[in-house]
Amino acid sequence: MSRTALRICPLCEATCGLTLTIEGTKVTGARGDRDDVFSQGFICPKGASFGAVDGDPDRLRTPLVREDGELREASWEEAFDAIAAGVRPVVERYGPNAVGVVLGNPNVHTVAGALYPPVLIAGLRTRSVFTASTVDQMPKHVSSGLLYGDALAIPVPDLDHTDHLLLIGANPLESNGSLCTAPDFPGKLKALKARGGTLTVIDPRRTRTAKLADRHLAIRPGTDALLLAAMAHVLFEEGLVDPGELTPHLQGLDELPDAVRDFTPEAVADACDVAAATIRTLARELAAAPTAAVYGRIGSCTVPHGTLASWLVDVLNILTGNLDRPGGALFPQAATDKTPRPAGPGHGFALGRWRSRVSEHPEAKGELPLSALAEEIDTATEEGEPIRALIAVAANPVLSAPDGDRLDKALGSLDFMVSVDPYLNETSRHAHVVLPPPPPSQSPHHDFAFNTLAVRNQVRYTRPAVPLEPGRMAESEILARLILAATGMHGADPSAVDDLVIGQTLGKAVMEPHSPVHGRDPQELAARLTGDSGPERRLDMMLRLGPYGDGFGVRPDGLTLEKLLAHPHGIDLGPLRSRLPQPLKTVSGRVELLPRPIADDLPRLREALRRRPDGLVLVGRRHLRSNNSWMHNVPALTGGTNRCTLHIHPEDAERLGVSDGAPVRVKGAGGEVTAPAEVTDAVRPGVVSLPHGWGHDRPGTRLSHASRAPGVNVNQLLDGTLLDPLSGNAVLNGVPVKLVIGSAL
Ligand SMILES: Nc1nc2c(c(=O)[nH]1)N[C@H]1C(S)=C(S)[C@@H](COP(=O)(O)OP(=O)(O)OC[C@H]3O[C@@H](n4cnc5c(=O)[nH]c(N)nc54)[C@H](O)[C@@H]3O)O[C@H]1N2
Ligand SMILES: Nc1nc2c(c(=O)[nH]1)N[C@H]1C(S)=C(S)[C@@H](COP(=O)(O)OP(=O)(O)OC[C@H]3O[C@@H](n4cnc5c(=O)[nH]c(N)nc54)[C@H](O)[C@@H]3O)O[C@H]1N2
Ligand code: SF4
Ligand SMILES: [Mo]
Repeated sequence: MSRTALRICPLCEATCGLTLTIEGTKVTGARGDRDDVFSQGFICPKGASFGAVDGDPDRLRTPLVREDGELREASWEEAFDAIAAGVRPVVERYGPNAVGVVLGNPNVHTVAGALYPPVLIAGLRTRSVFTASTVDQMPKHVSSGLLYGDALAIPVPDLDHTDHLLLIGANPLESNGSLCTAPDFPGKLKALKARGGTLTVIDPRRTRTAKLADRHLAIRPGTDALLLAAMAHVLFEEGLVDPGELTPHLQGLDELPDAVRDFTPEAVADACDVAAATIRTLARELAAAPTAAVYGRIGSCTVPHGTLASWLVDVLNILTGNLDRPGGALFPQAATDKTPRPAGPGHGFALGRWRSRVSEHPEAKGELPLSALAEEIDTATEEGEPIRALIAVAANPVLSAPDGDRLDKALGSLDFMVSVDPYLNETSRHAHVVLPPPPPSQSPHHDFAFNTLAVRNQVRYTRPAVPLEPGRMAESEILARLILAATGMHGADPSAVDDLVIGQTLGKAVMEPHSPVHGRDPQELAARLTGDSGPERRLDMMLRLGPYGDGFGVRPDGLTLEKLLAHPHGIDLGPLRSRLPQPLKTVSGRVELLPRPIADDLPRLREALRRRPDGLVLVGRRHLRSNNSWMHNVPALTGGTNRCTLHIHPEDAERLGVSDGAPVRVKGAGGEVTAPAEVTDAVRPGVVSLPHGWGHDRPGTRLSHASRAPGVNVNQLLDGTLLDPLSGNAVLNGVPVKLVIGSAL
């Protein structure tokens, strides 16, 4: 007998609602949930393979503990005993910063990953915190922090209503969108065109998204900040600046023309390899469109001027009056957002409150650059102790961060390492304890992160579709027990962690004059929380305190967990609306258009006007059936066009004597890899492309399918020294490489 169950898909940022077919405890099928208030039935090939991803026989079923150098299966009790015994002595002997925490991308796709890692970091009191954000979107956080005073206030293009979309360094037809949560992104782009709107794509590769565009500009990698600065220049020069209703909320508008004065279209054209006339047209079209949104993603962030490019994306939206208006770029309001406080000055955003020990990189958003993880482990300095113990949650930095081989060695030298990971892979193979979370079908789901980035306000929650298999532990309990073991409270009841957070949150809420629960008794409020588990009670609390919440009875129609459970396909909360000035937390209470760190970084951009690569540069790419480093083990999602090949333009191939399919040695500052060439004019001349997340050929892993076609680790071409200095974000695109051909082989 088969049954069906609803489950929000955790496999990318689009967060589609799925209807799973379940036989016994096995997921045998997945289709789009047509009644889902947000995704309305959309599904992609990854979502359709949910059952295969979920049921991968290589997923670990029990914890692993290292004994005499070898990992062996162990009980949960043994695993947490080993963690308490491994982490505590390091803290006591060398201090809290000797314990590093690495958080990977899947944490934003799980309930546990949203709720527990902040408690772990606070409990450990370590500054050695590294996440996937610094190989991804940290520049956007920094630009938002500086502009709006809140690193998490990221405006999202109003895909459903805009007349004009300028898309920079994003390929949503493969990625399904990022920092813009939108089920059926491809359909939304087609709808934009169908309603007479225009789509411009800036990408050194002619991607599937670029093919859909009215105009595609194959820019030279790494130069988007120059192009965007030139567009801002044109807006000022031609009198096209019109912030409209934003004007009273802006500070520093007068200083901007000077800041972008040197970046004329003529001055940047050669560096960007985009004609000056085209740049002028881009600016004029942006200004002329009834509504428009500029949107930048990975290709605009993981570059030397990532923060400036991210800042300029918002500056252009502001100068054309498109920030915070329907059809432009708006700030979503999620159901679990904090109770909105009244508009007014805030604390602002600070950068560089501390620095990394070895290269003295400034922190951003409480994090150090993932690029610096290896040196923070393997390099001793007078400043303090290296990292000697590491807790990695849902992270595979050996493949996703620069210089994987150095990191691989560094991880092998640690006194102690824990991985919370379903796979024994390139990173977790170094752990002394591996804690495997259950597969997604056995986990609840709510998108704490992505609802704050969604193109429509909505809220959905799905309980586990399948009960926890015997011997399994929910990831929330794994992380709660890990927190207790690592912070000297080993053995305490894991619900203590949730009780602590609930007590602190409610204790703070009742003190806030703008809170609906101001002046009430936190214990009385806590007693009202519903839910089957700690995470559910915390979700209930956040919903009730949130912008749509019932305020613990103050607004009886408002949201509660109970109400959400009564709406299994979700609750629509309406289109994105104008919200300024409420979201601003800058010291001035306004949008600070030319913050000091940005102004101080502009001379570096001016230098880039003169710089040209003297050889080939490397960019990445994603495939629709991929997901970073961890889906190559699912046969249904591999093969065909999803291969780790080096894309090279026919002109470059001819000049260098590279033939299609031939192995090519690629050399970078961090090392070299050999991959088969795929000659294609989808990349522009002077640019080669390799996807990331490959290189599954290391011993001691359990990835039986992935290891058969391992591919190579593109990040081995990097040495970790190329960073955007403001955000600490790794430069992963536009990286100089050399090809070694023929006799040199
Ligand atoms: N060259 C290059 N490098 C890149 C990029 C690029 O474009 N080019 N992209 C970068 C980006 S944007 C990102 S986000 C990073 C991603 O890199 P990472 O942060 O390392 O993330 P993933 O590779 O997605 O997965 C990390 C680990 O999470 C595990 N995992 C999967 N599901 C779960 C779960 O439910 N719970 C737990 N605890 N673990 C789980 C997987 O087995 C895997 O070991 O890579 C970055 N690296
Ligand atoms: N199928 C699939 N979906 C995914 C993922 C995945 O691995 N596979 N990963 C998820 C994650 S973690 C993220 S962060 C998102 C990322 O989502 P996207 O940002 O949409 O990711 P990409 O498909 O890598 O698109 C980035 C594009 O930038 C281009 N580019 C490179 N350098 C430059 C440059 O200097 N300038 C410009 N203008 N463009 C440049 C590349 O050619 C590429 O086409 O995708 C998510 N979704
Ligand atoms: S688009 Fe993303 S969320 Fe939707 S089904 Fe595909 S992988 Fe899942
Ligand atoms: Mo990412």
